[in-house]
Amino acid sequence: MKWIMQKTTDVAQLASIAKGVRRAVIEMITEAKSGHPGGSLSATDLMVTLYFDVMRHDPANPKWKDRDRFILSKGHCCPALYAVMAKCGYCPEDQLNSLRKLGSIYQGHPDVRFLPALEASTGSLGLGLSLGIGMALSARLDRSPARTYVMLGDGESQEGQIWEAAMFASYHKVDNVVAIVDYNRIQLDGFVKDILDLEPLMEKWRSFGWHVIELNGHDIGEIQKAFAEAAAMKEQPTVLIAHTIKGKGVSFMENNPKFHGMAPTREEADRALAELA
Ligand SMILES: Cc1ncc(C[n+]2csc(CCOP(=O)(O)OP(=O)(O)O)c2C)c(N)n1
Ligand SMILES: [Mg+2]
Repeated sequence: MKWIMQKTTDVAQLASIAKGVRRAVIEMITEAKSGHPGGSLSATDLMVTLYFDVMRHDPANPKWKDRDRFILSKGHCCPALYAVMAKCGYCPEDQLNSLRKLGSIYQGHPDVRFLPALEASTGSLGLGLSLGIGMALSARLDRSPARTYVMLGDGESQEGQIWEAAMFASYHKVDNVVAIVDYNRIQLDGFVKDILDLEPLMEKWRSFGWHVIELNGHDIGEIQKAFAEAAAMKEQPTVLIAHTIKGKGVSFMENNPKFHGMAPTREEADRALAELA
């Protein structure tokens, strides 16, 4: 029988689910010998809170018309999304370690052809916000209560299309879309501030007409509050600027650009799992 998730607002329970997701991320990437641990770990608490508390969705009915949508625009961080979706009951948890294998449903970037419960195929950075706004507009036309959540990277936010989408959403008063910037301050091979700084980031989003909420992206209570505030906003889209730590939860990965796109060795993975025990 398929296990169907229990949603919860309990912070300790959500934190415990997040720890399980982090463990799965380490196992999957170690087994695959490739993948992106840093940004998967920075986004985990946000994704767990969305799927297990905030979003209206039903793993037994993945195509429910009025479901809330989630798009992982920074698609390379899919190990965390796969683990969250598996823990919800969308897809098998015991196959997570087939990540990046030929024919696996868990491709190196999210692919709806392999995993139809995904909302979108992503990985080419810069596109997800446009997709999400399209979905939100479509829900509005259908008079559906569905809301759309889009997770962006900070490095990804250097893409011009993000800002075209941002301009469009506020002009059209798309208040059923929420963007989340995983502001871990590191992109592919270095610190954002040394490559193409985003600051002042809050002011930029504000000047594009968005309601801006700054928060600690690892504080589940703060995450819950921010999404509740976003849901109450009318006629204006909301962006969460979530301050996070790339590699969060594993001491030697934290704030370390090396673990953007590198798998841990088996020994490193064992150390990581001991820290996440
Ligand atoms: C259009 C496009 N250009 C380049 C890449 C290669 N790439 C993959 S991840 C990445 C860095 C992304 O940094 P960030 O958005 O900060 O992600 P995070 O720190 O959350 O992992 C790049 C450049 C890509 N996937 N798509
Ligand atoms: Mg980043």
